[in-house]
Amino acid sequence: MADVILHHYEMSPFSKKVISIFAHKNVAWHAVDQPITAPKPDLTPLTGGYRKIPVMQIGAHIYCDTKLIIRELERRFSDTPLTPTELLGAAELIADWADHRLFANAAGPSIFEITELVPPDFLSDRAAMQRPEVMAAALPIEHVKAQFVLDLAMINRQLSGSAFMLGERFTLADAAVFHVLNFAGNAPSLAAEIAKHATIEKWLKRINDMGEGQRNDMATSEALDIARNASPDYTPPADAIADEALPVGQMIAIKPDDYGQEETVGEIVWATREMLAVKRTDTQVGEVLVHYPRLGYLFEARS
Ligand SMILES: N[C@@H](CCC(=O)N[C@@H](CS)C(=O)NCC(=O)O)C(=O)O
Repeated sequence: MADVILHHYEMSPFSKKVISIFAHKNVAWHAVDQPITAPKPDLTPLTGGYRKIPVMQIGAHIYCDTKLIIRELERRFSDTPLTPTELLGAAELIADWADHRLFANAAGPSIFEITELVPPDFLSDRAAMQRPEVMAAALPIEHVKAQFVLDLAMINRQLSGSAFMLGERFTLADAAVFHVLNFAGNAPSLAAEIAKHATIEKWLKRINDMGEGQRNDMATSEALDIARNASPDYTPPADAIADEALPVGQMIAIKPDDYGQEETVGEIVWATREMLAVKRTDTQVGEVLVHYPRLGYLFEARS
C-alpha cells in the first residue's frame, strides 16, 4: 500500500481527530503542512477545490472529510479496530453532534481568544467561509459560551462511569469529542470551564498520552509528486450501487452543505449508499480519484 499522507496544520482540531486514530492504530503516516487560511495552492490541485483540513492522500487517492477518512482507516487497518460494531451507531451519532453542535459552541468563542496564535487574516477568512444567512443569524457569543458549558456537563456525565465515552475502550466517539475540547483548551475562558471537570481533564490527558502514531513530516512538493507518479485504482468497492440520480460517468459538482462551500467538479467513477468517488484530471498532479461521504455534502449534475 502507498504511504498514508495527512494534509493538515498543527492547530487544526479535525486533524487531531484523525491523529488520535493514527495513535490508536499505530499507523505510520506523513504529515504535510498546509496553510491555516485560504488560498491553499498545494492542496487544491489534489482536491479540485475543497479547502477544509484535514485531507488524506494515499497515492493518487484523495479522501475528503474526517468521517470518510476514518472509515478508510478502519478498512485499511482492520487488525486494530476502532469502534466495535455494536457501538458504531452510538459513536457516529455522538461524533456528528461533536463535529457540528459542540464544535460550533467551542469554535465561536475560541476564535476571539486565540488571535495571537493565528495569522492576522484568520477571522476574516473564517467569516468568509460562512454562508451570509448564517452570519446574519449569529447568536450572541455569551449565549454560545453558555451552551458550551452545558455541553461540558453532558460530557462529564457520560464519562463519569468509564474511562472513555462508550466504555473502557477508545472509540470514534472519543476521537470526535476530544478534538473539539482539545482545541477549546487554547482559549483561556473555555480552558477554565474544562478545568472545572477533573474527569474530563483526565480523559483528555489519557488521549493526548496515546501520542500520534508513527509520524514523519513530508514536504508538500513530495506529496504532489507522489500523486503525479501514482495511478488511481478505479475498481468499485463490493458495496457499489447503481444510483439513477448519480450515475457512473456523470459530471458533478460536490460541496459541503455547511461552511467552506468550495466545489470539486469531477466524473463519477463509483457510488455506494454512503460514499462517492469522482475522477479529476489536474495539470499539476494528473488523474486523481477524490472520495467524498454523502452525509453533509451537496451534489449537482454538470454537463
Ligand atoms: N466536516 C469536515 C470539517 C473539517 C473542518 O471544518 N476543518 C477545519 C479545520 S480543523 C477547516 O477546514 N477550517 C478551514 C480551513 O482550515 O481552511 C471534516 O470532518 O473533515
